[in-house]
Amino acid sequence: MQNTEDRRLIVVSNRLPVVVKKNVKNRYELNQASGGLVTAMTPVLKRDGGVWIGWAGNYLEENIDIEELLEQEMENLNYRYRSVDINLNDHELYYKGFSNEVLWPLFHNVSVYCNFSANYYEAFKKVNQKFARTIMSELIDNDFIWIHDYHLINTGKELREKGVKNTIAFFLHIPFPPAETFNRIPWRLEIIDAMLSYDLIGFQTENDKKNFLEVVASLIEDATIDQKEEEIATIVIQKEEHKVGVFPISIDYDEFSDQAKSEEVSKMTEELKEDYPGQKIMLGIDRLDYSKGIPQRLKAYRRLLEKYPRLRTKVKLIQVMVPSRVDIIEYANLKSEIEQLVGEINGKFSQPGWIPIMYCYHSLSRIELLSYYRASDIALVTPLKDGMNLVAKEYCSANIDKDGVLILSEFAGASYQLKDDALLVNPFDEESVVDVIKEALSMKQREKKKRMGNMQNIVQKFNIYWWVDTFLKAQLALSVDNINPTRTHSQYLLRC
Ligand code: GDG
Repeated sequence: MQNTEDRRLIVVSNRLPVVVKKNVKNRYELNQASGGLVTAMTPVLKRDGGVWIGWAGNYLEENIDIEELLEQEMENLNYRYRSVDINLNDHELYYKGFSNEVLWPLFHNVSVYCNFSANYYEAFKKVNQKFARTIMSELIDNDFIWIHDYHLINTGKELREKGVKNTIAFFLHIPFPPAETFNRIPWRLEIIDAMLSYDLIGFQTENDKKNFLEVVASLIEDATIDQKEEEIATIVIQKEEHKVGVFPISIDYDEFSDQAKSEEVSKMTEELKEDYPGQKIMLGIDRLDYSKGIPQRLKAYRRLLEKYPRLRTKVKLIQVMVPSRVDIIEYANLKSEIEQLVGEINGKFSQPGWIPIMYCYHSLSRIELLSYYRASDIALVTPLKDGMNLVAKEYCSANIDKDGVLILSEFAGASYQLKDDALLVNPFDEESVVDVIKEALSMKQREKKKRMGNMQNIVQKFNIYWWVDTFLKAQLALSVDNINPTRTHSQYLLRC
């Protein structure tokens, strides 16, 4: 893995990898958070040291001494955690409001769900300023600052306005929309200007990069863009350079695969299969989110059972849905819609000894998750739009017997890397999804092995360490001129 040479790494994300929680004795403690970012950044910080800055949860109102809790947590670490003090009200408006009711739907191309409230935008700016101030209180001369995801788009600009000259990079975990969609946001000039405060901007796919460059070309008067597909692009504005690259995020393949081979997972996999004798298991695992295409998937399954009555009792759909953002009205409505569909399908097709859908509305432990992956004959990863989708990659890594088939939406970032061996579908086209499920159900063992083996090779090669390494190399390669000691980022000339 490439290191950051003599530069200290500062990782910034909405949440820290440790979060304040009340334990059974009603005392506060820090719990370890999980997820792709934690998996990606922890080994780098362990190796090189550095600082991780983010929100540690709601501690201000509860009068908790967060510093003390963090100190205990950091005792045996060679890197530091630093929490950003944000009160619950501001966090709600910035996180639930601007991040998840404006940027999330807009960037996933469903702008009808956007709530363009000026209050949200004000809170977004205020919280991003707090992040910037916290970063500055930690900063030393040569630090490299790596900011993650849409919640913190403005943080770089806040740092530049306060005179920070360090190299600052940004990675967007979600898609970047086409210009026609992006331009609907009332603060489009401010948002694009904020993204151009970074020296390096990373996206998941070539398409996201292309969309971003088109928006820049249309909104910034004097931007010159030098781009070639599959290479880092350069935007020059008023002699300042910004690099734009594609870095598809991944997983720790070996860790997933080794754990999937463990005795515990093997035993649970067998038990799961025994629960559904003579049935092909199809699996959907998603956070509750309208971008994941869960109702569309259920409707395709309903159609499959209507069109091919002989498949009844021979297939089983396991749909796991992890609760998320239920205090946002669209998410609450979506949950009702999904549960109604599950009830309707189970009501219509169930027979003694067979229920078409096993539905879980809770999250699984890692062991359970891996066992579900291993036991499934088909993974249905059919989002309407997704930055990458790690479930697709995790399914491959856990498919020890190479007998699973991945049905993957062409609108998931993962499809760019896995398109040759996954069965690609357009999740909006119900009939074609039905046909592809039928194809997967009758696929020959040899073909399954070949396709799965190819996908495993790709995910293993381009794993999470490759991702971090490639990103860090790209920032090290920023030209010396680009690390501009006079950099101020006064607003660029924007087209109206
Ligand atoms: C964003 C972007 C991008 C799910 N259910 C359980 C569980 N999970 C874990 C999976 C996977 C993660 O959650 C979901 O990751 P995704 O990539 O699918 O989706 P988002 O949460 O929307 O993440 C996305 C990602 O950022 C990274 O850049 O790929 O496009 O939207 O790791 O395993 N984990 C456990 N139990 C569950 O029930 N333990």
